[in-house]
Amino acid sequence: MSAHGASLSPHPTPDPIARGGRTPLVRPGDAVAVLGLGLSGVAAARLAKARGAEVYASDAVSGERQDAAAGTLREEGIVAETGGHDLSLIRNSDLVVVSPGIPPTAEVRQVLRESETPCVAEIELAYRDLTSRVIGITGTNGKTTTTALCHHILEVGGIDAVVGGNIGTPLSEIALRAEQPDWVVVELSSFQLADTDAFASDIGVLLNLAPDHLDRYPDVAAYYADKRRLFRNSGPHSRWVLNAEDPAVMKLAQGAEGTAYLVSTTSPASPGAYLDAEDNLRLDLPERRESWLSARDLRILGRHNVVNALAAGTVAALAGCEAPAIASALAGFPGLPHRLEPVASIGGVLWVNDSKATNVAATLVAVQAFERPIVLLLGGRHKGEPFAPLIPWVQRGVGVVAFGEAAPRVLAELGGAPSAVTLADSLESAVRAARKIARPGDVVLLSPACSSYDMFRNYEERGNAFREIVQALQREDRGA
Ligand code: UMA
Repeated sequence: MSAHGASLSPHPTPDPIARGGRTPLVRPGDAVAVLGLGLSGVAAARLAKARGAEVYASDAVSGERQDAAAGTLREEGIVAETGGHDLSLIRNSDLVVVSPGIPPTAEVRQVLRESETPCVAEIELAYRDLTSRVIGITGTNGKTTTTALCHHILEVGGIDAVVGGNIGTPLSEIALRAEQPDWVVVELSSFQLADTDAFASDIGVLLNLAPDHLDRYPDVAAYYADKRRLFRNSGPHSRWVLNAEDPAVMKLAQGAEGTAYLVSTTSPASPGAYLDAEDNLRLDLPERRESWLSARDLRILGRHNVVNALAAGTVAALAGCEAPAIASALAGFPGLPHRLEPVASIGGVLWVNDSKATNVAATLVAVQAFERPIVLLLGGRHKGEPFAPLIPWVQRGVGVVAFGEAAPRVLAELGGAPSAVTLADSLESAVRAARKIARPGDVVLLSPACSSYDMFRNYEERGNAFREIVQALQREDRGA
């Protein structure tokens, strides 16, 4: 990979090499099996049907959501069933499209591994159909914020772009639109990258790497191997925006073809973007040097969000956005719910919802974002990682309230310091315990380092519940 940026132009033209390999996967009359009837599966089934395939869509589970999805697809002329997969139909298909949530250990996957039937991710199906240029954003943490921020800057800059992928809108839904945008900004999870084939990003971003999803992967190496698929179809025109502060990122990108643009908050990065000695976010490309804004003017909290802002700004500049648009979009971006989201201030205590932090690395980033004393709400369903990296924070005085299935494990791993961990049997009692511990000037931070599935449908539901409980406390406090 070159780091010279020599071929860069401020208004790049579409690159025929990175966009090669986009032959549609589905031919009229093909038998296509779609696995999973979540958002991805429903969109993939519709796309395959629209391209003339005979589609069989199925879900292992028969629940309210899956049954409703199957019913809707049947009304659209698609064969759909729930409560199991017809393995013989699937094996005899021309193509199988898998939803990202189906783990490698699922029975249907094992059957597929033993058959010759090609099997791809939903994003691969969509990619082969799309004509838009692709900005692919991955990393363990911060990818949704960076994807949304990147899209926001492009919009402010007048560039035709939409967001999709892990952020919520399946790429197949975008491929189905009558008019496709010039750019798609795609949040890529390792689950999606796992089953890609020709998928290639014109501009790819790798933000950071840390252990995650160890309930799905046998080890960290297997998880990183899926992340590495971001670089799989790199070519001389590929452009990569990389977090220079993360050695694992730089290591994973080794050997990728194309040009690297580095981002850093600790030292000048060129070509790329960095935080200068005066705390300004700066771009340094061969043809273009500019200062965007002071880090103090960002509304999103924490050093990690400066990295995210530098990465999103660099991508936007590479896609042709001018400096004033980048600066004003960065200053105006309010952040996303459930990611270091301030929800209330009660008696001088700030309450922050970071429910999206479902791994230890994300929680570490969150505790580093505050200079004031912290009471940390930790717990949920454990995903396999040790809590040990949090020990130095507990020793420095971070109070922990542990809740959910993981509470005994949190106590066992972090409870060494006297009275460092308080146990709570629900989120509500955790909030009440935190209220007793917190002093004016403190922050109470829900940054659980675990998934929410022991008590909630997803992290959003957990974050919304936290917000409601805290805002009820605030009302009580005002009424008192
Ligand atoms: N299933 C089977 N057979 C099996 C196992 C599962 O049919 O053997 C079924 C399940 O019952 C379920 C479906 O397959 O109904 C799996 O669906 P899914 O989990 O892939 O759900 P989607 O609604 O398609 O959502 C997916 C992403 N989900 C996951 O990767 C787990 C969404 O990311 C994404 O927004 C959406 O596609 C659109 O692209 C969510 C997520 O949690 C936000 N992502 C993880 C994360 O961010 O950590 C990776």
